[in-house]
Amino acid sequence: MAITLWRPTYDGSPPTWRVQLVLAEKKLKAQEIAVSMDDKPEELLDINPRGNLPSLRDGYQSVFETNAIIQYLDQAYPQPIALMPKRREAQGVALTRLNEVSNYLAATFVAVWRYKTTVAPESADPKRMEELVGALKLEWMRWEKYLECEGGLYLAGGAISLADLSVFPYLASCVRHGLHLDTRYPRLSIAYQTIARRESVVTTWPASWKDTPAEPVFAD
Ligand SMILES: N[C@@H](CCC(=O)N[C@@H](CS)C(=O)NCC(=O)O)C(=O)O
Repeated sequence: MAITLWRPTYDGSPPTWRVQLVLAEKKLKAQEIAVSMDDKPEELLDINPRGNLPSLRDGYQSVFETNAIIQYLDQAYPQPIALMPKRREAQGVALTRLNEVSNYLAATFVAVWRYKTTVAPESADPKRMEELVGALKLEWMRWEKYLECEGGLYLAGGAISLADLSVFPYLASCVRHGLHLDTRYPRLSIAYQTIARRESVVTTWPASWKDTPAEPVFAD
């Protein structure tokens, strides 16, 4: 069945990248439709009245909200790799982390970018920016501790799961913009380097990152 993914016109958007990673892990091809936020096509609004991105259609099935999409894909396409742990306890951890990504990690990340992109440089308050960046760095410390408690490379159940693939785009974006992992977040650093080598990551790496300069938003 044909899969269609509606995505923003820019690449590297973490919610969409989360879906692209899962599609790539599942070896699924999707037709991608880039949507401008100011001009949402009827076809998108028909399947998702909120019109937010990513949105997905798989044959007659439409799914939106990133967590719903990736869990749908994992259940509908259990091969070639299952991305939820089999053990009930680890499933509970993975589901919790998925919701934490959407409700807390994404919110602190978006707060930084919204301030950066909506407040003109001449009226930006450096203290406010410092607070927002500080909140995101604190959030990363929480994820560092989660890895420490799990005692390995992955967030739930000892193998890669939807949870790790969901955190990765946010981490990659922060690293691109100057976040240093090695000293403050040693476990996140190893997990990041390991996941970055996966084929799914290499094939979905945002094309524009290769030729647009990053800004040192998170540099110490
Ligand atoms: N709760 C949504 C949030 C996704 C989201 O923030 N999407 C942004 C693009 S990165 C968006 O569609 N913004 C425009 C809008 O909501 O109209 C999800 O998890 O999928």
